[in-house]
Amino acid sequence: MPLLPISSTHWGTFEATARSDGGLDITPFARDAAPSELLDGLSQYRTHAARILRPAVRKGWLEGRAGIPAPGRGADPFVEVDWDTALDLVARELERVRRTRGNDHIFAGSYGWSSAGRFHHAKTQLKRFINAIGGGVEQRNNYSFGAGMVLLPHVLGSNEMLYGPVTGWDAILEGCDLFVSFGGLPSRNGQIESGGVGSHVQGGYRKAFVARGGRIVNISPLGSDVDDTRSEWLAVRPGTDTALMLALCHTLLSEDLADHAFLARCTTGAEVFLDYLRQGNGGGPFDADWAARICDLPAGTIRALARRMAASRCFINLNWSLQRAEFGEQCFWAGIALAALLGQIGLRGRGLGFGFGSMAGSGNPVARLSSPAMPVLDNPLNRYIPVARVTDYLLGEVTDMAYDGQRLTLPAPTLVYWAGGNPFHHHQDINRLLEGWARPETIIVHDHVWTATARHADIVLPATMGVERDDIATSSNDRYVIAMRKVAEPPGQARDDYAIFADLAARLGVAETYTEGRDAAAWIAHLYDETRTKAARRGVEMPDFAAWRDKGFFEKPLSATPFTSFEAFRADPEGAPLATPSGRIELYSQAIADFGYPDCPGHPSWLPPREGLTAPRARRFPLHLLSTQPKHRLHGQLDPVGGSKASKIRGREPLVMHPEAAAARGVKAGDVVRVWNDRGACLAGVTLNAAMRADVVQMATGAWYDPLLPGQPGCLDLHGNPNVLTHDRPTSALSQGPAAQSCLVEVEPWRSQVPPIRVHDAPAFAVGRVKTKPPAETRAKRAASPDPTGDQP
Ligand SMILES: Nc1nc2c(c(=O)[nH]1)N[C@H]1C(S)=C(S)[C@@H](COP(=O)(O)OP(=O)(O)OC[C@H]3O[C@@H](n4cnc5c(=O)[nH]c(N)nc54)[C@H](O)[C@@H]3O)O[C@H]1N2
Ligand SMILES: Nc1nc2c(c(=O)[nH]1)N[C@H]1C(S)=C(S)[C@@H](COP(=O)(O)OP(=O)(O)OC[C@H]3O[C@@H](n4cnc5c(=O)[nH]c(N)nc54)[C@H](O)[C@@H]3O)O[C@H]1N2
Ligand SMILES: [Mo]
Repeated sequence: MPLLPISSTHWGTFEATARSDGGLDITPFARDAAPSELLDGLSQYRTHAARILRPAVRKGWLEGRAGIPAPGRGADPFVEVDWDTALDLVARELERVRRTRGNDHIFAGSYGWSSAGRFHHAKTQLKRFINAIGGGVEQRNNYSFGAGMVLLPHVLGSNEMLYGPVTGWDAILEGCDLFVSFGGLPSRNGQIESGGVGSHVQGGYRKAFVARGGRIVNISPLGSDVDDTRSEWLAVRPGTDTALMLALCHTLLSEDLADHAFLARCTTGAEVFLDYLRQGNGGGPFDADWAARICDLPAGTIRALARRMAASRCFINLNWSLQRAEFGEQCFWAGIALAALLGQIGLRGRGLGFGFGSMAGSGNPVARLSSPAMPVLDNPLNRYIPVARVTDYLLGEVTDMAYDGQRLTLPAPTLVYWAGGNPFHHHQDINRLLEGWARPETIIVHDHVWTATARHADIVLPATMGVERDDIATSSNDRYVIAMRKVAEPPGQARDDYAIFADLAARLGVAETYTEGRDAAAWIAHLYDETRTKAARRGVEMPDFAAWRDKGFFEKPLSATPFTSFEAFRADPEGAPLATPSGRIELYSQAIADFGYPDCPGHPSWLPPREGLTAPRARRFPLHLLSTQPKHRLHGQLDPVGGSKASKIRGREPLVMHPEAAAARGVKAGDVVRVWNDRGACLAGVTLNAAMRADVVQMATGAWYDPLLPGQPGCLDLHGNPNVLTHDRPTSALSQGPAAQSCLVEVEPWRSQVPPIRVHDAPAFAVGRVKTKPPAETRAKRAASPDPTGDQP
C-alpha cells in the first residue's frame, strides 16, 4: 500500500498531508511501537504566530554605525526587509569583519539541535558555509555530556560509551537481573533521539525486563524517574551520587566483595583508588556511614545495595544529567570504578552504561551503520571554545583558559552567527549571557520561530521547518532511515538554510566551494548513495535511492548478536586493549593528575559541591532546583503549542514541589510563585508531587525567556526559564562542561498581578530605512550567477 508523504522529527516519524487551511493531518509512522504525544503540536506550530515570516533587521542596528555595537539588542523593534536586502547586509557584515578583524573574530559554533533531517541540519550547513569563507571560531563538546566526553577518553580510551555501540537491551534482557539506575529511566526522555525516531522502544524494553523478573532501582531525587510501581526508589540528595558510589565501593572492599582479579587484569591505578577509599579526606574512610550524612540515605540501605549488586547479575546505568553538575566528571568516573570493583564489566548484559534514561535509542540493538552528514570542509583556523564557555568568550574572558591539558586564548567575537540553536534556551545564567550578548557588533540568527535568541539578534532570517523540505532522517540508535518528503509549503518567505547559505556564498564568491554544483535534491541523493555504499561494506544492503524514496524508509536489521560493551576487552585485555595510555580502564589517570587541576584530581574523588544542599549557601536558598528535560517539548521547540501549552499554569511553566515544601511557604497547587536566587528570578506555576525529596524542586527547561523589561540583564522572567537561575561555572578545568543541575533557589508566593506572556507572539515591527549596497566586489559576480538552488522566492 503506498504511503502518504512521510516526514520525521527528533521526536518521531509520521505520515502527513497538508490541509487547505495550512494545517497538517498527521498519522504516526505505522512501525512506531509507542508514538510520542509531541507529534500533536506540530501542525499548529508550523503556522503559529511565532513563525518568522520575512527577513528582519533590528531597527537600532540598522540605524547604528558599522563597527560600533548598537545598544538595544532584545528591546528594539525589527524592520522587515526583502531577501536581497537581508542577504546583502549579512554578506557585507561578514566581509567587513573578515577584512577589518579577521575570521577569528567570527563565532559560528552555533550549538543546538537543529533538524532531524541530516542534510538540512542548520548547524552543519553554517559550519560548511563559514569554512568556505575561511573559517570561524568553533565550539567543542556539548551540553548533554560535556564533562563525560572529555573524561571518558582518558579513562576508557574513547567515547564509545556515549556514542555507541553500547550494551543492547537484548543483552540486558538475557544477562541482567538488577538494573541500578542513577537518574532513573524517565520515559519522557525516551521520546527523543537526535536524527529522528522511527520507533520508540525504550518503554517496551523496560516493561519486558520487569516482566522477566528484572528489578530496577531508581536512584534519584525524584520517585517519578521510573514509570513502574515495582521499581525501588532511593531518594538521594542531588549532586551527591559520587559519595554514594564511593561508599558502595567501600562496602565491596571492606566486606571482601570486590573482584580483585578483574581489577588486576583490566584496570590500572586500583591501589591508589582503594587507598583513597580507605583513608578518605582525613575524616575517616569513605564508608556507608560517611556517605549516609552526605547523600541522606541510611547507611544500612547503602550497604545492603552494595551486597545485592555483588550478589546479582547487575547493570549500572548513569544518566547524563548526573554529570551536568559541579565536578560532574567525578560521578561518571566513580560509577566506572564501582562497576570495576563489581567485576561484571564485559559480561553479557552486565557492567555499566550511560544515558539509558536520557535518550530514546540508548541500548536499542540496531546494526551500526554510518549516518549521512553534509561534509563541513576544513576550518583553517582550528580555534574553538568548550561549548559552555560561551558567555566567558563573549565577555572576552577566554584568556589562558585551562581545558583538557591545554590553554585557550581567544579574542571576543565581533560577529556571531547562529543557525539551528537557541542559547537563550540552552545556556546557564541568562543574565550573565545578556551582558556578553550585548558586546558583539553583529548577531545573525536563522530560525523558523521567534525564539528569545532570534529576538536578541540583529539580522533574523526565516528558515523552513523539516516538514517543508525533502531530507534524510536517521540516527545510529534507531532502525529507520526515513525518506523525508516536503509535505507543505513554507509560510511567508521562509527559505531552506541551504538556499540561504548558497546565496550568501554566491555573494562572497565561494558558491562552487559551498554547493559543489549540487542543489538540495542532488545533495540528498548523493548523501544517500554514500550511506548506501558504506552500509554495503558492512554487509547491509540498502535499496537504491529511487526505491528508498518510493517506499519512504529503510529498516536496518537488528544487530546479529547481543552486544555488550567491553566484552572483547574483558576476554583478552592484552589482545584487545583500550586506547588509554595503559590499555586498561584507568582508575588512576597519570595524564589527568599531571594536569594538576584541583577540581579534577587523578582518580574519582569526592569534592563537596559549592552549590548543593550541604553547602552554606543552602541556608539562603534551601531548595535544590533540577532543571530536567521537558516532557511536552524538545528543549524550546514546540513550547507555544500542544501538550506544552496545555501544561502551563496560568501561562507559566510548572514548578513541581513537594507538598510540605509548598505548605511551608504558603503555596498551593495552581498558584503562581516567584522562583529566585542571587542570579535571577522567574515566575512559575505550582504543581505538587509527594514522590520527590521535599528539599528539591523540578522545573523543565524550554519555556521561552520572556523578560519583564526586554534587553535588561537582571529583570524578572515572566514565563519560567530555569536558566535565569542556574550558574554557568564549569564542571571543572578538565572539561569546562555545563553544570546546570547544581542550583539552589528559594520560592515565594507571587501576590501581584500575573502579566501576560508575550514571547509567543511575533515581536514588534517598525518601519525603518535601509541604507545598504551589496558588497562591492561581489555585485558583478552576483549579477552573472544564477540562483544555485533554484528556489529563490
Ligand atoms: N538548565 C538547563 N539547561 C540546559 C539543559 C539542562 O538540563 N538544564 N540541557 C542542555 C542540553 S542537554 C541541551 S542539548 C541544550 C539544548 O539546547 P538547544 O539545542 O539550543 O535547544 P533547541 O530548542 O532544540 O534549539 C534548537 C533551535 O533550532 C531551531 N531549528 C530547528 N530546525 C531548524 C532548521 O532547520 N533551521 C534553523 N535555522 N533552525 C532550526 C529550533 O526552532 C530551535 O530554536 O539545552 C541545554 N540546557
Ligand atoms: N521529552 C524530552 N526528552 C529529551 C529531551 C527533551 O528536550 N525533551 N532532551 C534530550 C537531550 S538533548 C538530552 S541531552 C537528554 C538528557 O538526558 P538526562 O540528562 O538524563 O535528562 P534529565 O531530564 O536532565 O535528567 C534525568 C533525571 O536525572 C535526575 N537527576 C538530576 N540530578 C540528579 C542527581 O544529582 N542525582 C541523581 N541520581 N539523579 C539526578 C532527575 O530527576 C531527572 O529526571 O534528554 C533527551 N530527551
Ligand atoms: Mo542534550
